[in-house]
Amino acid sequence: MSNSSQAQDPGHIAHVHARRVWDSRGRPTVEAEVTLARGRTSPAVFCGRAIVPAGASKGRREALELRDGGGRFGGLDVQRAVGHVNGEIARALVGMPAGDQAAIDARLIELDGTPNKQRLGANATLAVSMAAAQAAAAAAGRPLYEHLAHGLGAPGEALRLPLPQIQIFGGGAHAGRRVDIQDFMVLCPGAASFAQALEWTAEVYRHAGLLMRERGALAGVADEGGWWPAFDSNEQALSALVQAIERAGFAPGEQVAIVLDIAASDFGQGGRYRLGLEGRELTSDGLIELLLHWCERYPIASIEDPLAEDDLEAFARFTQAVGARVQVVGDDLLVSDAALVRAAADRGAANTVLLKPNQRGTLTETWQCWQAARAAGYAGIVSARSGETEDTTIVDLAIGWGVGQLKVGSFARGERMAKWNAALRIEERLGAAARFAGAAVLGRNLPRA
Ligand code: 2PG
Ligand code: MG
Repeated sequence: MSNSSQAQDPGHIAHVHARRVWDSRGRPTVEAEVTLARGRTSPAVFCGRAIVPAGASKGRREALELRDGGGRFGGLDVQRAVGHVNGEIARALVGMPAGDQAAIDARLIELDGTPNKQRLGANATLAVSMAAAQAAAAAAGRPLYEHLAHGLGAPGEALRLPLPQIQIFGGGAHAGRRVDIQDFMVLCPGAASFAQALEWTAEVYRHAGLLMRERGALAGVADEGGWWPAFDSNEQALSALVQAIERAGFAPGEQVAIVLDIAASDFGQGGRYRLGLEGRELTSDGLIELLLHWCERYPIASIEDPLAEDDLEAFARFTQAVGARVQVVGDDLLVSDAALVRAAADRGAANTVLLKPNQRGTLTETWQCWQAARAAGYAGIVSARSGETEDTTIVDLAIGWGVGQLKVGSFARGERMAKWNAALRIEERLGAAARFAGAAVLGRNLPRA
């Protein structure tokens, strides 16, 4: 991720500042600003700003998000993380050359000195890491996605708009556990462009809402903007989703397919899975059997975290069973960690990595995970968190790094739409040069030689 090849010197870091702002759940989070200066007398000044998101269904091995504890805001205040940016981090970074993201991130990692950012907080380090990238792009006079693509030394390679995964029903930890499965999403393998994928999804989302109103089951939206799922079983949500796709006028599977995030770590551990909505407990093999049954009955293109983060062997068994035709995604299992991706690939678990920068705490580590994933033959999805803001940095990562897929929640609420709309602007800006790879970017197990 070094940008050292760029022609113009981006200058040095002149100022680093953080403040507490608020996320989409009304909880405190960290915003950082990094200011660069170029030239000694009357220097040109460039500023980058970024806000970190927060998860609700987190993997155990994620980098630590530093919260203050105590009674204020349910213990979720971030004054300590903000203080670390304004104190130690600012002192360490001011004066550093601004163009070398890898060096800036290495300094943050070294300063924290723990394996999971538990001293300074991954929310402190990531806010600064992303703001530094934004500032360097501003100094280079380029949008961030272009700056990142340029830094990777692939000039001339056409940039690809990501295949979006968009939530229609929200469940699990994002909807009071009203259903056990966390995300019922769609993707549009039949769409010809990113813009068209959004148009199709808008219709599916609208029809899903109408369907629920008809059934007297419309109860607002969940944390990521998906309809709040008033269903009697998990499978009912699947059949309602197929119905919504059909009512919107699309062919299920070919034009619009289903994506699930089971988020199984949230209702299972030690090989036992408790489906609260259905009042039953399954073993790992029982859950695999249920999911395979759903894969046969419904047009499912992708499944995330089908088993829990502590159930690697079962994860591998599931991948072996469907990985040639269904994308199997590791989120809690892999927590955007390069070493965990390598270990999972060795066992044949998952064929796709979910990339969430705040699971690691710097852009460079997230980028390294994506490189490890590519080397293992995995596909990738850049993902938002359930607690989000107007920050759209991840859209630039998905496009600039050429990751191929993007997941930011539903087709409602400003913090989600800010990201879809940012990608639309990029598609328009790229014009004829914009590529949209569609279903070709989905992860698949290659036949073993
Ligand atoms: C996930 C994310 C986004 P959270 O599990 O993939 O849906 O949820 O940010 O709560 O971990
Ligand atoms: Mg997930």
